[in-house]
Formats: sequence, structure tokens, C-alpha cells
Amino acid sequence: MLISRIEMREIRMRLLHPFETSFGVTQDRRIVIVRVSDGSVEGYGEVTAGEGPFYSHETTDTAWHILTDFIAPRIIGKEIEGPEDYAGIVEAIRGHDMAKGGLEAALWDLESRRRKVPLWKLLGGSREQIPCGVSIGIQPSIDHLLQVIQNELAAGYRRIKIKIKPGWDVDVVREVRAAFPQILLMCDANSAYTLADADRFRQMDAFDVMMFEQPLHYEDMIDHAALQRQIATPVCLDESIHSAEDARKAISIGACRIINIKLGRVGGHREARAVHDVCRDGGVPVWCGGMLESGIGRAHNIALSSLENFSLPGDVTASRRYWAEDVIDPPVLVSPDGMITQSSEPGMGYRVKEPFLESVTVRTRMFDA
Ligand code: OSB
Ligand code: MG
Repeated sequence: MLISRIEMREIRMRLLHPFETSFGVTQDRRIVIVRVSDGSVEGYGEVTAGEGPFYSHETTDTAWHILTDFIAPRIIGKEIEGPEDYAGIVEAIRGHDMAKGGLEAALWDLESRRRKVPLWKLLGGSREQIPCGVSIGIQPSIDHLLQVIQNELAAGYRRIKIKIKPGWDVDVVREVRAAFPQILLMCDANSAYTLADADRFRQMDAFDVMMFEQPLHYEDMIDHAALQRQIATPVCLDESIHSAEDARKAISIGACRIINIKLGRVGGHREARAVHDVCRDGGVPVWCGGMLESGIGRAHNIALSSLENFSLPGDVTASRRYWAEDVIDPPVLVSPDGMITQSSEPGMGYRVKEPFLESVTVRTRMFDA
């Protein structure tokens, strides 16, 4: 296919509720959306970078810079076999996986629309229904958190993830477990601890938590392996894993027993599938992480979650948990029993509402062959 047009836009959307993690609060999202065209068919992708360099070094603005100044000029006018060729073309650009992943996702949507098949089938997925969990930000009080959990369970969600940080951990998890003895519960620290805190995690071993997500430094694997040896609860890596090679190394040294795969963090569908395959072969289950995406990123996450080793509920949830109005139609819907059903439409499975997208756009940049 000939890449005849690349259209980038930044959209601004306000989350219905502020989202707090160990590194800060987000409410106003600035999201880069990429559209590619072969002259007749189009595809959409989303850059998952945040507004500030806190989850990752990448931001909305660094992604815009890398895409406009380095990635788009290398891709525009190229004749490629398919999305698998993309990684080789952008290989010389080090890092910036979220910027790379936004355009890569658009190429997969385009390719699956060209072939008139659903993206999840093109990726080789088999799960028509995906189980959904929720990620709940840090709350003003434990009572507030218990109420939020109650509401999410009532909405059908199958797994509750709470964010923890020093000062909001052992006591919180103890109370949540006491209030909800049966639920699937996990904790995400977003790198807020060091190995010197191993005792806190040993204490939390008592609460039957499914996993501790990224407890230690965002680039670490060695200390995570040491922590995993000292605790019974599985460690799950998020921030530390950027590639299938990272996953192979983490598994081989025992740094984790579960991996969270995020499309942007690993640079797109091709690498996400490679991480998935390494984990499957190593007996490590995976789940799909979320980055407070608009419907476009959400649609890609749903397609990715169809791969067989996505055996744990992910952080992929309904449009209405985040947005008063989403950019796609239909919005992402979750059934009363906490499942999302794959679309049978070609491509990412959802139609982009172009007039609405236009109404939330604050800047655009066009590349023509
Ligand atoms: O660590 O999983 C994370 C949101 C922003 C940055 C990092 C993370 C998250 C979430 C939110 O947990 C998941 C979602 O999109 O609902
Ligand atoms: Mg995480």
C-alpha cells in the first residue's frame, strides 16, 4: 500500500472524573490522534502519551515533535507491504515508542479495512469476549474508595485495581479486603517504592491480592526479582517492559509472574504481539493496560486483548467511565457481567465521529505524498 496521506491532530477532552496515581492527578487530556490514508481507505491510531513526563518520559508534545519531525517524513509516500514493515522504517529513531505506536496502530486499522476483516482477526486473536477490570485512582478517603468499588462491582466489572503509594497502602488494602472478601483485587504502585519497602509488601501478602503492579523503579528488573523472591503475591511489570526482549529478560530472572501489555509503551501491535508470544511461551499470563484513552485507543486495546494469552481481566472499560461523549460510534459498551464483545466490522470495529473529533481538535498537521 502507498501511504499517501498522514493527518495528525491534537484533541482536548476532559475526563468525567480526575484520575490520581502515585505520580499525580489527570483530568484534562491532550491526545494525539493519527489518521493514515492509502488514497482510498483510512485508518486511525492514538498516541498514549500523557500530558507530563511522569508515567513515561514521553508527553503529548514530545510525541507531536517526534511524529511531525522524524516519523511522518520517513513514512509519507512509502510503498509498504503492510504494517509489519513499519518497525524497520522507524528503527533508527531510538525510544519514543508511544509516538511510534500511534502511527503503527493507524496502519493496522488501515490494513484491516483494506482487507475487509476485523482488526482482532487480522492480529490472530480468538477471544470474542474480553473480561474487564477497572483501575481506580487514589481517593480522598477509604470510605470514598469503598463506595467507588461498590459502584464498579454493581456495573459488572470483574476485577478491581487500586492505586497505592507510601501512606496509602497496607491499611487501605486491609479495609478493602475486609469489606469485599471475595473480589479479584490487585494493586498498582507506579514505581512508588524501593526494595527497602519489601516489608510493606510482605504485610500485604496476607490480603490475597492477585498481583502488585510495578512496585519498584520504572526501569528496574533486578530489584523486582529480589522482591519477588521475598513475597508470595505475584509481581506484575508495567513500566519496565518496552519490548519482547525486555519480557524475555524479566521472565528469565524471575522479575515478575505477570505482565501488563500496553500498546503505546511497546511501540504498537507488532511488538505487543511479540511480548504476548514470549509470555505465552514462558507460562506468564498477560492483560491489557489502559492509558485513559479516547475511543480510538480503546478500540485498539480491545482488538489486542483478543489474543489467547490475555487470560486476565484488563483495564479496558466502557467509554462512559471516562467521557461524557466519546469520539467513536458506538461507544465502548460493557455487558452487565463485565464483558466487551468484539466487533464484526472491518478495521478497529468502531466508526470515528469525524464532526465531533473536529470539534475537540486544537491543532492539525498534514503530510501528503
Ligand atoms: O499504570 O496502569 C497504569 C493511567 C495512566 C497511566 C498509567 C496507568 C493508568 C491506569 C489507568 O491505571 C487505566 C485506565 O485507562 O483506566
Ligand atoms: Mg500500571
